[in-house]
Amino acid sequence: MTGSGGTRDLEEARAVLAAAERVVVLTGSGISAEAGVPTFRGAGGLWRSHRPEELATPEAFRRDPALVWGWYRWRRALVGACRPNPGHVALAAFALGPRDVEIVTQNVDGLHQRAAQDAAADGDPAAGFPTELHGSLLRDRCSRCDRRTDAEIPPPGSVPGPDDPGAADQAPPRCVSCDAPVRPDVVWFGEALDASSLEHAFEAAREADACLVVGTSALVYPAAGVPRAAVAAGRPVIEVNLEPTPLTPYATFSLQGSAGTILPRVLGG
Ligand code: BV8
Ligand code: ZN
Repeated sequence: MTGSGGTRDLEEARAVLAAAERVVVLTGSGISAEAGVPTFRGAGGLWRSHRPEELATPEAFRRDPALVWGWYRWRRALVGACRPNPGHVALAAFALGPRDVEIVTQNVDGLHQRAAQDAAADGDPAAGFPTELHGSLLRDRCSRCDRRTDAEIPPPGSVPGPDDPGAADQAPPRCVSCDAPVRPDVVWFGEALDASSLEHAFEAAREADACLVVGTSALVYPAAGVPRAAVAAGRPVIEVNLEPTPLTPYATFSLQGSAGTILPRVLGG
């Protein structure tokens, strides 16, 4: 039975989370929307004018490395100009609190880490750092030898988007060790996720007392399978989203609204 998302449901969901010792949290691009990072499938989404398979696949990178590299540079400049929003802040404070909170994210924008570092101030932010199932926009990886380096984050607005007229595609740099093209350290469609990260996420979902799912269309697998593991284990699932998703029928509470508004209230911030 899913709650309608009204105040009573929010209060009940808040009580479930307050009583939980172990909480697993799955986030998607919706949690970053209010920070200014476009979602993937929403209006004005990152992929609106480009089909995902056109850009976020190894085939696309092989076919047109400069177009794909230009898209990621544009996204890096975009994310570099963004700050964690109240949703990230409330979740970081919750994760740095007394409970065992495992944040599992599909996002590659690094905003959970920044929120945890801000919240921890001089303390240890590690408890607020997420498992990044789809990698990170902030790292590069060699397409041949896997050598990883921090990515260069271009100044805001300095990189034309793939749709901008006359966007000059820029060929990716070459690896200093083996001279192969460098790629963003993210998981593309058709690529396997890191097995240990994935197992860690599923184990956290099976062991948690409650599962919180924020800002994901619940369409991309295997990440979308994480809350399903919590459902299968009979754990309460609390979904925060602007609209229903394929997960909604399985959620104990479906709180309809924006992450930046709901998370501070449901996490007792
Ligand atoms: C794999 C990194 C196998 C790159 C990403 C058919 C059926 C089932 C599965 C498949 C299938 N065909 C293919 C597959 C597999 C495929 C898949 O699931 N495809 C889907 C589209 C059907 N999966 C894969 O390919 C995965 N790999 O399966 O490998 C394998 C095994 C062994 C060996 C070899 C291979 C890899 C998937 C990872 C792809 N990489 N990103 C990059 O970022 O460039 S996925 C991409 O989608 C992002 O990571 C994103 O996070 C993710 C999910 O999207 P969402 O985060 O949910 O974002 P979206 O826009 O969709 O939704 C936003 C939501 O937020 C909405 O619901 C909206 O209402 C809400 N919202 C908006 N604003 C707010 C809000 N909510 C709250 N507050 C707000 N303010
Ligand atoms: Zn290399």
